[in-house]
Amino acid sequence: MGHVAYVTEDRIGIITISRPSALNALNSQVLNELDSTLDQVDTDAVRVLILTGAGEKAFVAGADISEMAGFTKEEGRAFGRRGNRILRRLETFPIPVIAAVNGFALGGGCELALSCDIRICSDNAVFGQPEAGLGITPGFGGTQRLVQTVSVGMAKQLLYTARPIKAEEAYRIGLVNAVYPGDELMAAARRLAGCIAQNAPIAVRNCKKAVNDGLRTDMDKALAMEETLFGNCFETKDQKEGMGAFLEKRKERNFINR
Ligand code: CO8
Repeated sequence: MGHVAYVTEDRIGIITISRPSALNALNSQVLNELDSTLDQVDTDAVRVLILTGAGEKAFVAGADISEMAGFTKEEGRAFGRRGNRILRRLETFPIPVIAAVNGFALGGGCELALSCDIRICSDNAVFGQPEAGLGITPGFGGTQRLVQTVSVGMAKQLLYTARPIKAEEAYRIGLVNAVYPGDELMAAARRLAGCIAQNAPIAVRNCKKAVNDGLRTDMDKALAMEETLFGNCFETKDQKEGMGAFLEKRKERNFINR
């Protein structure tokens, strides 16, 4: 492993993409390492992931332009396929993923953040889909996830103009949930992760699944799916613990993911 670091802190896993020579741009090696890092995550023990970039300048400055420059159509499709598979894996990962965007999140970097459940950023963050200016479309899900995150008109504006936006505008349009001074971002991400980690993991995972799967189906099917996921929480030890704690007026809850 050269460009992706993974550490755990109690029930929180932190993945850091580190390729300083190219502002953490995603080449094939980084994508492969991200994929194998996800294999390492023990989803019994870890309840939330934080994804960030190393350094103070970039989250991820895009897919690697030097690697892509000479692609044939077939190589372009294959690279898109690989990126999409890994970002989709992140999007559907059983536990929530928080993107702590600490600088440039352009092209594939913005798409990587979009595949996470929640985005927060530093005040020097810059978002954008510069692909149209490079003669390509976004290839890691940007045309699909951006329209699910901000308005269709705003997504199209970002895609067609290829112009970057700063943190405050990203916040205004709902691309990120909060903006922090750079040196406070990771502490904020840990607080948010800690808040999620203290809840019943089965319930949090079922919320993620219900939201994600519901987005892609009609309301009747989505509600039927929610009923199943809701029902599946009952008879679990954590449902007994959560409701028991409320009824006993007990503040502490000991959720065990069972
Ligand atoms: N790919 C490769 N190298 C990069 C990238 C990148 N995306 N971004 C930065 N670098 C490299 C630079 O080439 C430079 O290397 P060197 O020092 O060897 O010249 C180093 O990182 C530092 O960058 P700069 O000197 O340019 O730093 P600045 O502070 O001047 O500028 C910017 C920072 C504005 C972020 C600038 O680097 C930039 O514009 N980078 C490119 C951003 C971009 O266009 N990203 C989108 C790429 S396309 C994409 O992501 C498509 C995704 C879908 C792919 C689907 C596949 C089919």
